[in-house]
Amino acid sequence: MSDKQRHVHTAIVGAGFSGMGMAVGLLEAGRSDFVILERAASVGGTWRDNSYPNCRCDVPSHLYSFSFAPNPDWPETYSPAGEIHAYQRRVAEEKGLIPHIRFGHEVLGADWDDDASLWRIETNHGSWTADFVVGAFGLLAEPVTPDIPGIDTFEGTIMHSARWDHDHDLTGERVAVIGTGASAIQFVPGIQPTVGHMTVFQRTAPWVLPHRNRRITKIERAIYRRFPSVQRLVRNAVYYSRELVAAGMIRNKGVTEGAKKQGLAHISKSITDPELKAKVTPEFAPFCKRILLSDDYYTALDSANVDLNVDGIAEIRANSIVTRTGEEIEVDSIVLGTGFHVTDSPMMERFRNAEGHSITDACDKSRLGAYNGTVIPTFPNLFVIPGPNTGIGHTSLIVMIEAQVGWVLKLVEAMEQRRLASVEVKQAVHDDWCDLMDAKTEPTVWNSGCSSWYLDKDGRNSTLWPGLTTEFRKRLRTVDLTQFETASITTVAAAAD
Ligand code: N01
Repeated sequence: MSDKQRHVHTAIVGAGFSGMGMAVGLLEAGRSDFVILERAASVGGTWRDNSYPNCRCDVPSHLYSFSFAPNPDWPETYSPAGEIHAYQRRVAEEKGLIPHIRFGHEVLGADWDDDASLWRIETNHGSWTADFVVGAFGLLAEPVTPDIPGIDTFEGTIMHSARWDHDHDLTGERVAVIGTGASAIQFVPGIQPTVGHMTVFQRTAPWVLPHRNRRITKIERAIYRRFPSVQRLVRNAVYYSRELVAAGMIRNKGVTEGAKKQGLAHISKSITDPELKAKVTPEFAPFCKRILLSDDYYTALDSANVDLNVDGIAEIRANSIVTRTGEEIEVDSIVLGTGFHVTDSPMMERFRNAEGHSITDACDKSRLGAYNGTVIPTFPNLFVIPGPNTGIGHTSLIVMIEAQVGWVLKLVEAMEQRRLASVEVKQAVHDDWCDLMDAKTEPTVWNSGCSSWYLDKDGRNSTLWPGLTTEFRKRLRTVDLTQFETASITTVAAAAD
């Protein structure tokens, strides 16, 4: 495709798992008139960006991969980030996605033109128009820099876990780590042996359970290569066992008690210092925040060169961090494990409807949500994958992504059969959907009183799908055009004349 031809049927924003999944879906449906606008120089999204030491997926690889692209050669049951990124690059090559991708193209803004019934997209390399846009910009793409007084005055190296500075050697340094979430519990043991001293600043003690990772033997791999159905069986076994665990989370009983016992035993076994044991013991129900898996986090904390500080940070100075108790701790580098802008992604500011309102503005007026996790009122022909309430705490996000891709393809096909130029989900449908999300979240463990990135500024769960993924997939098997305001091709053409 020549870049002079700047109109496409579909523009996909982002080449992570969602953008790639959508692109493969389009190609398999015989639709090649699309472009993927990717701001970075490679596919991969979060698995490209998170290259910190020890980064590894906490969902088994047989499930954390596309259903249409099984990989019999996963070396471990839970893959390191580098393996997942290599898999993504291979799939992009093998499925013919590369010619469709414009690397280094950052979407700066996208405006819906109601008269022409298309999206006008501005990138740092010029403009595009598209009949449809798929916002595949990711839930965990925009790192949070915490708003700590003085953080801008720090004179040493400061880096976020998702923007690891591999040119900076932490060996022998005094390092501060801020945050104890899924990323920190991986990179803390990754850097502990080499740093001089590390102070880990913990605001909330997380639940950490043993990791069940193991190497996949050569024989297993040979079997998967020779008999793909065996690998499919393993994938299904992992999938359904995780659905069972989710059933417990949804009812907020059973699994949380079991996890609590395991978590407390893990602390007991891994840590000798009673004061440290008390500091790391969580005070909320397991699974309320994402459960974390690690065999070496607690032992790293218990090492002679590590302190766990729970006093809270008052300010950051040129070469130190001052706690709320007034203690000043000198450090050479700070590593932020402070998470991502999930419910307040800056990308939501960049998509504007016909009235010029961003997704953030529109959601502020009603509630942050998307019907079927994908479509938002007043934003015609825009599909967000993964969208609000499609995040997942117990299984593979790729399951949700594939369900959304399938639904979008069915919707576009239904539009073509009815000769529709645009579809826009009705406000009442959106409101009912948000009511459903609230009602389904109410009895779950995610609503049991902790603060987490699943909750938005209004305290609502607008991130997680509060149910079984089997239910989500079933809902997205069919398309009901009565849920949408529609404009026909002839009406749009007449308006344009
Ligand atoms: O981020 P987080 P993450 N002062 O938001 C603390 C996925 N992931 O990058 O709990 C002090 O979970 C904050 O404290 P608190 C996975 O879905 C997956 O670790 O809010 N502390 C918390 O401890 C995961 O859930 C994998 O009190 C501050 C931490 O920073 C998601 O990414 C690996 C602070 C943020 O934790 C995000 O994980 C890695 C402040 N001002 C990530 N602000 C795997 O598959 C925040 N914190 C294994």
